[in-house]
Amino acid sequence: MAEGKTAIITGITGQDGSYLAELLLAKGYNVFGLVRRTSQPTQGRNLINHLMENECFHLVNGDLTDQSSIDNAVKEIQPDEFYNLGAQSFVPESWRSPTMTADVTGLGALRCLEAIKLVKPDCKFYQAGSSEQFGDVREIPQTELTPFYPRSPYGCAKVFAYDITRNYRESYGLFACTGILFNHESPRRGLEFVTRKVTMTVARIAEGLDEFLSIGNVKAKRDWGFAGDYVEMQWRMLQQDEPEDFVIATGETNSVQDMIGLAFKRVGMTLTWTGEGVDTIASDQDGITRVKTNPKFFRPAEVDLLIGDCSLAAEKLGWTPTTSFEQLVNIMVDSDVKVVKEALSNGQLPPVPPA
Ligand code: NAP
Ligand code: F7E
Repeated sequence: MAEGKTAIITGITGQDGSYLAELLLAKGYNVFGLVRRTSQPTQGRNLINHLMENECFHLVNGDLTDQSSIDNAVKEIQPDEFYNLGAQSFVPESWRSPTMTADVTGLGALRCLEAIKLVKPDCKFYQAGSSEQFGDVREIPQTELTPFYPRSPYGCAKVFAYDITRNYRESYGLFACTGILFNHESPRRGLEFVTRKVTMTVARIAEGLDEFLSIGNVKAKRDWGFAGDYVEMQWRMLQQDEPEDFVIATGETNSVQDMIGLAFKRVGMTLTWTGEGVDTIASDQDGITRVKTNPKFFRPAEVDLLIGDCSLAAEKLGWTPTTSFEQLVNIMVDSDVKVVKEALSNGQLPPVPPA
């Protein structure tokens, strides 16, 4: 064990969990990651394999749907800080599995707060909030004061988690806060999310494995940033003197169509778009259709436009995004081209985004 602080991270096997663990270890923390038991030992998407030899990095079994496992982890570890990043985080899945999403993503936060309240009330708590809480946005851009209007069971679960975090802060004096984070991406993003689905498919097309990208609503607009920057803000929120909720965003919005155009541009293809709605397609400079719309990727209720106002975080946390939107897309495309090439040269099948 290092002499520094001790932190628990739920969602350690996910995109943010892996970046946050790296950050805290570099700051001298002892990091305990909560992992779900599976029938076969696994480190999930292999994002934390490189940390397993670090003597300050530990995994502990637990599940956000199981109060005892969270209580036991807090009792045994006695953390100074607790980052609740675990969630069923894929929005379309939240319509297919709404009660599971409410249980993990909503009640999971309450279970963490209960454990802290009863066992270690001086432990600081970070809740991973989401711009999906704004949903059908009530104002543009969205700030910490913008009312919520979630559009999915996932968004509703995150609103509950936000409310209960504030309530435990006000009721019990816990240092508990929510970061309302807008979309953040990286080469570690799950393959089902739109940016990574696009960059992996573009890489496969560039290597001649696929012919076109099958996509949903390309008109939706998001405020996309780089995940590595965002976990630094999670940590900074817990270093404040007083707990406070913050919006973390870039302040720039782009459409899914813009994102796809940049990704194809990175591999030397220029797209021309035609059609509207489910008839939207895009062809490359040689007239080959490279993007087709599939209605199955449309959602029962869409979040059309997100753009955050991060002035409060800029003022109090010193927040400035380091990576532009185009840089982010280029980083992700280059990484996926490398992944595909390496797999092919090793005689392996490259990853395929879920259909
Ligand atoms: P992610 O890659 O989907 O990771 C989710 C993590 O939650 C995984 O480690 C997963 O473990 C874990 N998990 C799922 N169900 C669990 C359960 N029942 N008990 C314990 N752990 C469970 O998500 P992310 O992109 O890193 O996002 C981190 C957090 O920020 C999430 O809460 C997400 O909702 C929120 N958020 C993300 C964004 C974004 O743009 N990335 C924006 C705003 C908010 P397995 O490996 O076992 O599945
Ligand atoms: O979709 C559209 C889709 O799944 C973005 C999660 O991390 O960020 C994420 O939620 C947009 C939507 O992310 C496809 O309709 C079009 O408008 O990448 P996404 P999300 O739903 O914004 C928030 C902040 C979170 O908190 C969540 O946990 O892209 N879209 N065609 C598509 N989306 C997907 N996934 N696949 C498509 O084929």
